Amino acid sequence: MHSQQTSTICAIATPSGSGAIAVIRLSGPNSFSIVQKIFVSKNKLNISSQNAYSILFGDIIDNNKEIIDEVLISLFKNPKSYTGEDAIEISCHGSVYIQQKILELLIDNGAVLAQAGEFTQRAFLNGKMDLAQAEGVADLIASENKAMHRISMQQLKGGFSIELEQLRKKMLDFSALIELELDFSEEDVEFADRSALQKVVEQLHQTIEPLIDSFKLGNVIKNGVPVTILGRPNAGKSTLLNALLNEDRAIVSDIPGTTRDTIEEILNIDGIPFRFIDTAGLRTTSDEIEEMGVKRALDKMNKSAIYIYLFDINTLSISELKADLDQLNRTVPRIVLANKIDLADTEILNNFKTADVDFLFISAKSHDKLEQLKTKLIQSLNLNPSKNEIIVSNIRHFEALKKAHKAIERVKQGIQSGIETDLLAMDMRDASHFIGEITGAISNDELLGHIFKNFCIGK
Ligand SMILES: Nc1nc2c(ncn2[C@@H]2O[C@H](COP(=O)(O)OP(=O)(O)OP(=O)(O)O)[C@@H](O)[C@H]2O)c(=O)[nH]1
Ligand SMILES: [Mg+2]
Repeated sequence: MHSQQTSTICAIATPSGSGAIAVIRLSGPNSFSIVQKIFVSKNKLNISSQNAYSILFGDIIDNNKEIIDEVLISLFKNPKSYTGEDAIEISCHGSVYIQQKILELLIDNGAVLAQAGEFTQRAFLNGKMDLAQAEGVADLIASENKAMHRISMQQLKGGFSIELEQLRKKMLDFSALIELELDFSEEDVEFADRSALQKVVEQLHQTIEPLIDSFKLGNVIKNGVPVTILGRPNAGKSTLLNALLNEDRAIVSDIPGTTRDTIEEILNIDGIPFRFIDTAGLRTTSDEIEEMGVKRALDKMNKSAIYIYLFDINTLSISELKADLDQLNRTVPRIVLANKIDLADTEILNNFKTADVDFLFISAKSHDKLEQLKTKLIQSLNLNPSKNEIIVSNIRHFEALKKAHKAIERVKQGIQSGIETDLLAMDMRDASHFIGEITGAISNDELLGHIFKNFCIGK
């Protein structure tokens, strides 16, 4: 895949507003000649005769030879640049006026303003990176926590797409042989070694399956791990939310039924964003609004990654606790917390210590044992940050992986049951197609437009 871009694009690459320094970048065949018209180097050097990777110091001047700014320009010669084209980065003083003025001068001299993501799109079209890597760039820029940073950095470095592309090529080789068999169908020959094909298919299967499984985690890391806090009225749910956030976010009172709607807040724990959801206390009530709140709470429980069941150790018996737990969702992982231990006497504490329920003793009000709770939350995620496993966080990749997986399943079964060669060929084409969609080996303008429109201008 190669693109011949004729236009030279430019954009301010640093955030809008004034700062110490701003960077304006250009990419395209006329980058050097355009900048030459508005830049005078200290030693009167001609830009085009400079080596790649040089940095020059000089002035940007306007049409009237008035000096706009003293700048540094970094030169990149194709193909050794981010985009694979001739490119220049101008580092100027970060005044809004200077940035705008330089941009105007570049446009007056033949450059055009870049679209969102156009630099990266050119990098993709020039083969500097595959599509999944390009998407990793956008995710990296947007990453706000350690976990998302790790996922996007892995994607940027090629992550799973390099391996997928290699397997896809192997699959294509087999496809060619199978298609050949179709041409010779009357002679009943087998060019494609079925057991070797089966190995490739198995390899693909083993690569794709964990990637699909990883999306559940990747998605929650991107959007925050939803953790619903449930319990009877007055258990201390809102107090716990406030304690975790270290601010008075939710109203706390000793009137049961204080919280009616759900309240959601994000908190970073060990670099992972958790979305805590405080809910209305669980009880049967004649109050219509409160009843709606209870319904919402149960709804949130079913949709959360983990839920916390909090109870007041001083008012609930062990048997009541067990009965409550029996009624709650048992497929979503949960953490049970015995709250208000600051009020509990030793008899109560000892009694609960013998209960065969796994829970933590805490005091939300006095912030006691919150650290243990945080550790437990991280453990419940089953994410070992030191493990170098690859996590898919992009829904587009997830969808394509699922489709590829289905097609591969069909190929696998097809080989086993010895289905007609033309059907096998079709399933193999499908599988390579969907894998190709992830890496960008198969792409179209609509898909590219959709992906790159979410980028920043200047990237
Ligand atoms: N002593 C003590 N009091 C607590 C603790 N946690 C909560 N409380 C008190 O218990 C009462 C109820 O707390 P909330 O946080 O409003 O309880 P809730 O579970 O959100 O209640 P609803 O919103 O009505 O369902 C308040 O008076 C809190 O101050 C604790 O650990 N120790
Ligand atoms: Mg509350």
